[in-house]
Amino acid sequence: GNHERSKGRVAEDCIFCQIAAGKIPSEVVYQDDRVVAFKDIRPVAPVHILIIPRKHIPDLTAITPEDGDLIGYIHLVAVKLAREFGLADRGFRVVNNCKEEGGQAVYHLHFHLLGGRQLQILG
Ligand code: DGP
Repeated sequence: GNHERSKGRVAEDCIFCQIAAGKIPSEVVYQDDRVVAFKDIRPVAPVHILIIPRKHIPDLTAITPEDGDLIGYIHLVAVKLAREFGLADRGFRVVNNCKEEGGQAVYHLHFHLLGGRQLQILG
């Protein structure tokens, strides 16, 4: 399939492109012209939201300087959602898993917003 190669607008066989397009149902909590945020199907915390760019970027190593604003914007959306879900004062975590040893399962760039319980040290 084209989902590993392409860095284009959408990849036909990418599950997160299909979620962003509304072709696969998900519990969307925020969306605009650049990003979509939806609840993770296998939550590991009381709040577990995935924030993705609409643009198909396979993983964090594939970003280019022109994606800088987009990556920053995703973090602005993360903070906005953290506020809305009551995490801004308690604290939360934003995580990107990159490639195999980073634990990445879906090859469309996404950031996990996790919170609502005490999170443990990484490693
Ligand atoms: P990662 O390991 O960082 O690639 O995380 C992928 C996450 O995506 C994992 O926590 C489960 C979630 N996920 C996978 N498929 C779907 C889906 O079809 N819908 C939703 N809402 N989440 C999904």
